[in-house]
Amino acid sequence: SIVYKSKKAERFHVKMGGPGSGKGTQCEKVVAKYGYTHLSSGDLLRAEVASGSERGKTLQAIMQKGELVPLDTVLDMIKDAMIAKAGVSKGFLIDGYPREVKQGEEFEKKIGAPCLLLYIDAKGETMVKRLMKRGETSGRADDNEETIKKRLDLYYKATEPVITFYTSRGIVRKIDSELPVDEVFGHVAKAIDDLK
Ligand code: B4P
Repeated sequence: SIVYKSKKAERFHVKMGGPGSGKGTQCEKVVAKYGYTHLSSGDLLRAEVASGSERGKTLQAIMQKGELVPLDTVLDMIKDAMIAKAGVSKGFLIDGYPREVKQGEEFEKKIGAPCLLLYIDAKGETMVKRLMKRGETSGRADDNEETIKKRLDLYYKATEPVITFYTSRGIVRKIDSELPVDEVFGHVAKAIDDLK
């Protein structure tokens, strides 16, 4: 497909971290500085929900419970979004995917291997505090105490093993996200610059 053939599109950066760790926040800053194409699995799913489609209704119910949506759904969305940008992208920043080892394996089969995994790391209590604060204004159906707890449990169970999986490849850079946003970004930028 177009994605595999485009030289530029072969550069994939993956951004991972727990809910509320600051991954979406850092992605915005990476895009502003490096011009990469930012694809957030959560944003793509929320756009489908906002469209009011039948599929969106099913997704909304899953996300409201803090569970993971089916693998094929989210991978197809990412792939379609990549194909749409393949000709013009300087590189892709994939945010919030893979959420489980199987997602990582399928991404590599269907799309390609990432060159850097930025692991945005914050303590559980910090993540809860940030999401509760965001919940005051975000209007997000999953930013409430009960769902946040479920999202965090799932993160430790399903997503942390992904970090172990990629650590063995030597592409993981762990970033301390307890610091203020701009300081966190300083470390993120260094990890990206070290790649060049
Ligand atoms: P996501 O959209 O990925 O949501 P998230 O984990 O909450 O992270 P987000 O990027 O939005 O927030 P951030 O930490 O930057 O996922 C939502 C749901 O979609 C999932 O539960 C799941 O159901 C579904 N889903 C998504 N991807 C999927 C996949 N691959 N497979 C299956 N299902 C999937 O920021 C949080 C808050 O912290 C913000 O208010 C921010 O201002 C604040 N903050 C950030 N950095 C800070 C700092 N350094 N200091 C102080 N505050 C900070």
